Amino acid sequence: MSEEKLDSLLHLGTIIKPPEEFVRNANVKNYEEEYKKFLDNPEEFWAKVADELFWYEKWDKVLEWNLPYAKWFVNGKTNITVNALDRHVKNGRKNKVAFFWEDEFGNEKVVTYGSLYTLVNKLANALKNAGIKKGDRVVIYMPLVVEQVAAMLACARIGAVHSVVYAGFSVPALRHRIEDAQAKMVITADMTIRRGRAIPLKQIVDEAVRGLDNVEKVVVLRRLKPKVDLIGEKEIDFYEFIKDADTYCEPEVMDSEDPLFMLYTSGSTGKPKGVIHTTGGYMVGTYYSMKTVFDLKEDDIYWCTADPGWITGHSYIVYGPLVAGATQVLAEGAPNYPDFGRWWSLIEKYGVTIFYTAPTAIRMFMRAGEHWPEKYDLSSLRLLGSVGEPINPEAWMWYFRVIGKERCPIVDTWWQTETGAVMITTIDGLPMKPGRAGKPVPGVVADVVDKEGNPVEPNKGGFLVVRNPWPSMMRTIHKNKEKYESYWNTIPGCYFAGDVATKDEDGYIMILGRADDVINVSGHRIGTMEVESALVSHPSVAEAAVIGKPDPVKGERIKAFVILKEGESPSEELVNSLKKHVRTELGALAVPSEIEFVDKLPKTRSGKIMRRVLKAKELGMDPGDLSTLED
Ligand code: 6R9
Repeated sequence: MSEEKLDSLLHLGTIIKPPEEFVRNANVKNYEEEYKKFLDNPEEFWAKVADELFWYEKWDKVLEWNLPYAKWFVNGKTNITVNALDRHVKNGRKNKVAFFWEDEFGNEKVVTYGSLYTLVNKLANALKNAGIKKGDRVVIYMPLVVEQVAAMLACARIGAVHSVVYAGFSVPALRHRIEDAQAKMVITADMTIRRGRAIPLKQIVDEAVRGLDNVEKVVVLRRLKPKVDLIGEKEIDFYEFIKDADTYCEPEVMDSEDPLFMLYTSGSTGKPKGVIHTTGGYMVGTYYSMKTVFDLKEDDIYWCTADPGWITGHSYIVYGPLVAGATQVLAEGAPNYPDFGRWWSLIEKYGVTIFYTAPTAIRMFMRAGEHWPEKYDLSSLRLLGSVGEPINPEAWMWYFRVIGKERCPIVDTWWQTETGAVMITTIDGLPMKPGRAGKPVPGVVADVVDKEGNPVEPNKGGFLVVRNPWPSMMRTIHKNKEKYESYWNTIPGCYFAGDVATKDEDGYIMILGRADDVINVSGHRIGTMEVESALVSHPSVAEAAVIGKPDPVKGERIKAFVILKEGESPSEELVNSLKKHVRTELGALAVPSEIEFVDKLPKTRSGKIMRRVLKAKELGMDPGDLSTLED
């Protein structure tokens, strides 16, 4: 057994008590008590949370549940931006900092709730003036700048449904999302910054919208000097666009169940699916977790290192923290540029108290060495978070010791694009077990079960499910009801998350990975079929199969098996050409790190590629039942 593996097993038995001082001051001090409050009366529990927020009209009923369709805060009327902005501006937080933003060059911007409010209102009016109405879709393809957050909020202000596309996606991936959503507008920027370089974005948009009649306007945030050219009638400069707009935009009165946004995520099919979230429940769910899971208080400086292009950014940069009135750090660029001290220097500089990041980043810093964080004063930190993939016990211990100085609890938060908010973690005084995410947060009934939905024995592997509806759950999949329903009918009566997990005697859940054909590379979901279809669209490729292989930093990396067309022969050049092709089709995240040319792929008699056989062979494991293998 490798030393690393041994270390991992040893740490799995570790139990760490949360620091007493933390528990004494926590917003919720006792998990069991809070959870019991929920179990005793779920509707009352959620109504109390919702009551802390502003509603034009209160709901008639907390929940209407017709499995698998839920309505939360039925007939309640609100607008999430009134809770994220107006409420604070009117209640003494006008000059409170919403964002400390900076890029890799040290350019800084301090944005108060008051100035964010004005920016959002102006942009909302500009959208209206351009003919965007409630229910229209707007695609946002922007770097990590305050204008990106403002664009999301401006849509929400007028009831337009935003679909944010991470600025690392390439032309066809962006085009698919614009077309599938029939977006009327795209908001973008000239470039994003990564490792000291400007990476162009607008060219990608220009190509992606070519010939798409649904797109009426492209709004471009121009950061470079001299300014990039705008082409044609459709394109307009961001600040030109909002220049003459009024500074107040009456918020659209939104029904609790009106859609707030859609966000595409990868599954086991060739095309990503548009997950739809609605207004009231999502608002209440993300707000509640901000206060409990992240223990947010008035004076905290909170930093979530995600990008709004992912669900983590939607829920824990934009909606949750702003509704809760947080002060945040927002940093554009790479975590290790100009050096491995960047993040730690920002924690020192801004006095960050709550820090939320991904295991892949922690492992990268672990490799770079403790001397990097040691150069900086990290004593402001009081709580650490992790998300996106399982955090291995060694990385957990390193994070706890080197970054948190054994003073800060770690919340390893399990959740998904589909769940909208954190579902499983270790909160409110619960002892921590490195490597195990923990217990369902109050409001969630989670379990590990077999195919029929029966709980498996402690420490046995099974499927992770949720047994009840919760406010921030997705409401449907865009234009794909069947897909939505499949989440709730794969295992009878339960929400099937697509993950495999175990649960120990104390009810702590450990997530082992995906049960489906989704690869988790650096915390990002990538569908095997998406990569395979990108590969087979290359002129030299006849067939392709893709698997995930364990990677010490990224969690998993992509390996592709490729059958070439007649007359083509393997070469280094061809490998590079295939990688480039995938980058162009999908984006850098999806590029395989390994490509192997083969003559044959294992298939079922019905012609489906058996990826698990490839994977088992690759990892030297038992391939399991081979009775359906063709030959
Ligand atoms: C929030 C987010 C969801 C998938 C999920 C699971 C994996 C997320 C995790 C975790 C173990 C954690 N995942 N958090 N696995 N421990 N704390 O990441 O959403 O991009 O939709 O990914 O990520 O496999 O099913 P999303």
